[in-house]
Amino acid sequence: MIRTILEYPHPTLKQRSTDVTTFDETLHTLLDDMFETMLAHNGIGLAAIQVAQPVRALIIGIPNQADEQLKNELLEIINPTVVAKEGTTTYQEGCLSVPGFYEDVERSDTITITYQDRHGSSHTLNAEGLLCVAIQHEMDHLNGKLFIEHLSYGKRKKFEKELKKSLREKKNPKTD
Ligand code: QAP
Ligand code: CO
Repeated sequence: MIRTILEYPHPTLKQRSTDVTTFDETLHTLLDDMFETMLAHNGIGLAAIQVAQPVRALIIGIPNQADEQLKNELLEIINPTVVAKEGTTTYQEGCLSVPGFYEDVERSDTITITYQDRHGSSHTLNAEGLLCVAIQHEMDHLNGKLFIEHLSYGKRKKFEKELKKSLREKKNPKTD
């Protein structure tokens, strides 16, 4: 089932998510629905809190060389912890909860995380490039943080201005 994605400034997006403790059918349905929802909105990453579930679960589906996002290539990351990070990199980010806005954000260049899969088994992952950026972006969601909170004062002002404009256009689709 496709679920509703919460959009900024929905207050739930600011909530800190809690650890997953039961790796049951409810979790599996949530992860399956998150995948369907992410694809329906042309996303490459989604955290559970974005579909109003405040649990530490996220998915990342970077398109493969054939430009497909296959379920069996999807990364399902539960209860992640960063155990190492190095360097800095800048990437133009977007977010399904902040539709239509993209801006450069500085992140770590490489990270190592430990996490659990949907069955509760533990894994270690070294990430670089787009995957590394995506993991950091989605892990921020687990702590109630959006990418726009990383912006400089000037770029944040630009965001607020564009947000007001898009809200105006929604209210008044004809004349603006
Ligand atoms: C997070 O973001 C991310 O504004 C995932 O209109 C960000 O999937 C991972 C999207 C940067 C890696 C690098 C955004 C779709 C999708 C929009 C997304 C939109 C439609 C964002
Ligand atoms: Co996001």
